Amino acid sequence: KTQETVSSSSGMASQKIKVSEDMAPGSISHDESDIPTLAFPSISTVDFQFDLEKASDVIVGKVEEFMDKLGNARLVLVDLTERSKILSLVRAKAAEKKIDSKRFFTFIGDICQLYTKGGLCCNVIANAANWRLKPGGGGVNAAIFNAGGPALEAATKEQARSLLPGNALVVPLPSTSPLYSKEGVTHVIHVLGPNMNPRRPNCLDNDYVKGCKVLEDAYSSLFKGFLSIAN
Ligand code: AR6
Repeated sequence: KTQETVSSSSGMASQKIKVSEDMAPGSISHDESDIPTLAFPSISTVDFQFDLEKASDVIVGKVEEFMDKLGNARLVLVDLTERSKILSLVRAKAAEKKIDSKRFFTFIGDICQLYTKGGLCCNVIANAANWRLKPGGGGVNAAIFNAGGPALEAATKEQARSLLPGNALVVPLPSTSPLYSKEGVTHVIHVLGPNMNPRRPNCLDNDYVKGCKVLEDAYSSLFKGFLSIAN
């Protein structure tokens, strides 16, 4: 069947979505929704105050490392606005390293509404969590627990009560969660990154040797967790 390509409504010109001729405008073909896709926020770079240049090096380095393990799966770095500095840095560094932009790209939007608002199908989303795996606290953690509802909270508690820095926890989402029913998200992966904010637990006091190692471990655990459910 012939297919045309249209730009997504997210404002990211580089991201294209396949639409069949006989589909309603704006709807997405099965090809698109069948591709295992992990959407993830930049771990530790806002509330946890991790340096953006260093974080972007870690993200691009880890993506590069996992590229040949991905098969047809995709990784998408998400942030809320087009002014996002971390997205610009990562885009530039990924282009420099000639990373396949079909397998890894950036996307602007709320990670909780990627399908309904952005037309992007992501079956897995990552959360920049806190060590107690608790809702609230602001940032992407509050947004994801809000959108996931009590079903996400209960499913998370079933898996674990806490997380150590550098680790990720894969949580299968019950179909009663609105994130599942509306957005098509089947799993949330909670990730705990390194913290450089003195007002938060386990502050690393600007020790970026340790910090970069913990951030690398965090992305490794995240991508391994994703691959364990994608393939
Ligand atoms: N959709 C997409 N990206 C988002 C969204 C959203 N709805 N909300 C925020 N971001 P942060 P951290 C981006 O501060 O630095 C929490 O309170 C944001 O612009 O959420 O790892 C937890 O409970 C940034 O690029 O996480 C922890 O205590 C990225 O998500 C602590 O903050 C991460 O920013 C974790 O801090």
